[in-house]
Amino acid sequence: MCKSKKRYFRGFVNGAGFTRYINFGCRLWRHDHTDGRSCITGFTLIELLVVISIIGILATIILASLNNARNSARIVKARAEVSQIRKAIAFLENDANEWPGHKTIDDVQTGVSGNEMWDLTVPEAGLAVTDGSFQNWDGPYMNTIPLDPWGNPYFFDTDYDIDLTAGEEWAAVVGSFGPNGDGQNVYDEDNVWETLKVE
Ligand SMILES: [Ca+2]
Ligand SMILES: [Ca+2]
Ligand SMILES: [Ca+2]
Repeated sequence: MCKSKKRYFRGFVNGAGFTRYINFGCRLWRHDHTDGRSCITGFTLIELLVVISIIGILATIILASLNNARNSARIVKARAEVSQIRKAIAFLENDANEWPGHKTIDDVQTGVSGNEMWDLTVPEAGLAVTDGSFQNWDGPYMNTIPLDPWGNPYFFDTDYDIDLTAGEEWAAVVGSFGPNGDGQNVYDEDNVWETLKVE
């Protein structure tokens, strides 16, 4: 235990100057031979536990909000990149009259398998590179196709169920599997996508 620091407080009351000591938060006093009494400072165990709990709660809140902010920023980035890829597909469509994977333009499938591209960096996608089979290909329509902000490839699906309820509404979309990384024909809520054509 140590002596508390005494702090001087100077002020004026009705024009008369005064000086006095203020001891902040002193709970225990002891007498000593220098100035009569001094403050014994320190915290009780309960006080320390309360302070530690409050710090813990604050840290949890701050970490959670940082995490939310980071995820929101990633979703914004994914939307921007999906939009960019969609525009690239429109340029490919304009030149080659085909969609990535040599899919027929505007041909929305209805729940059959095998019409998806899970990786748009491949030559058959015709966006950054071509497999040589796209007529009038005049790309690259994007220099590189990035991974989404969660490290997964963007996809192109011509039978994507855009109805998030139990019902079905098929569309051709370009998208990201979203934060949970699931999405190969899962059509879950956290996916980020843009529609090229609805059935
Ligand atoms: Ca599909
Ligand atoms: Ca559905
Ligand atoms: Ca997902």
